[in-house]
Amino acid sequence: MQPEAATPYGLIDDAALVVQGGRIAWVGDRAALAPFWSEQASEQHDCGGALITPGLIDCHTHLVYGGDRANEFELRLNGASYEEIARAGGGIASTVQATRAASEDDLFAQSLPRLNALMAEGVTTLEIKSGYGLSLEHERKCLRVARRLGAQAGIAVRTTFLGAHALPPEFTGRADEYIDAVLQMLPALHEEGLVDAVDAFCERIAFSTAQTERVFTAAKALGLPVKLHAEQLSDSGGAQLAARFGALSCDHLEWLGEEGAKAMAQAGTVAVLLPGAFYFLRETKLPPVAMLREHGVPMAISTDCNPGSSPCTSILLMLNMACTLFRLTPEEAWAGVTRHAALALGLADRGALAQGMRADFVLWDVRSPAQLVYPMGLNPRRATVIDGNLQ
Ligand code: DI6
Ligand code: FE
Repeated sequence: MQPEAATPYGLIDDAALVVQGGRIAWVGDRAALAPFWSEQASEQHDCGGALITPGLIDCHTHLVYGGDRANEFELRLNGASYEEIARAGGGIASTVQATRAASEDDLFAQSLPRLNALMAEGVTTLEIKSGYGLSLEHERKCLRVARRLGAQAGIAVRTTFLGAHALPPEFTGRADEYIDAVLQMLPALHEEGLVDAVDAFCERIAFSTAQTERVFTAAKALGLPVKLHAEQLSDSGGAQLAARFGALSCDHLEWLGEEGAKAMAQAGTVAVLLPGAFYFLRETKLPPVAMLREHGVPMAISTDCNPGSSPCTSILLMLNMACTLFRLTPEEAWAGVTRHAALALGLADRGALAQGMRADFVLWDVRSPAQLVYPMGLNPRRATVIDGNLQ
């Protein structure tokens, strides 16, 4: 698949792909391949009719956390309300507790199976947010685990500092003071090379736009790009705020209004849609996909892998749900896990099979991209290449 080609998905029927030094050196019609590429190639592979796509990019995950919330899920289905569970120490607070209690090695071991599940479906780059530590020590631990996961699995991991995710119990009733603490964590973690971007949860149950603005101002002062969990449960104006800061992405967006969409379009901010959270929370308000299309806002799709609202480790299922639940076309969904997901991470060197791009790609035992969007549960991946290396 190639970007901006005349055919749907930029598909080439009988293609050749040349990899050199971890980059795509040439891609196109096999008939047009210059002979010297074959003559000087150290290895040649006949892919036997496989479909080759760019490596998939999961641009919004909270994959590093301790414990799980299966118990809470069960309690809720037996009639307990979210508030009752929260009062009994459940909800986000229980994940924060389990994450803080875990050692770095323990957290690594708990998170690795989730990473493996994503990679088994062809993910070659993923973003991992902190946000279940909520103190310098524990946020650092989460970000270090994220970096270690990437190094050990040989996958590109982008880390995002989400200190402003929830109010930790020791700051109950003192949200502004907690933001002061977040503003002290950020430069320390950045100095340790643990932060690629900064995110916040801007919502009436989390942090206000004024508090979010303080976090963004600090991020910008350090030269770090920002992203925002915005308009998930209400239209709080987060998208406009994020756009003012040139945010890479605004994520969730079920309640996004037209002003927010316009602001995002102008700022080049990507809309990251999260069908797993919509499904798992049994939401009924759909993100305004037609409006995003109309204003030309690029749409990305991601798992939102987290224990509370989207315990999902299947990017292929998200491709399917982006179409069934959000009515994206399969072609839009594919752009959502490839080139638009790359944009949402500020990465210009991946997300498409084109000359000069990183050699991240997947071979699938199917004939067409729609055959990967349509099933629920089938995984016809044959092989993955990351940075030119066969996994
Ligand atoms: N959006 C969500 O839906 C959650 N976090 C966020 O930023 C939920 C996280 C959790 O419940 O653990
Ligand atoms: Fe999230």
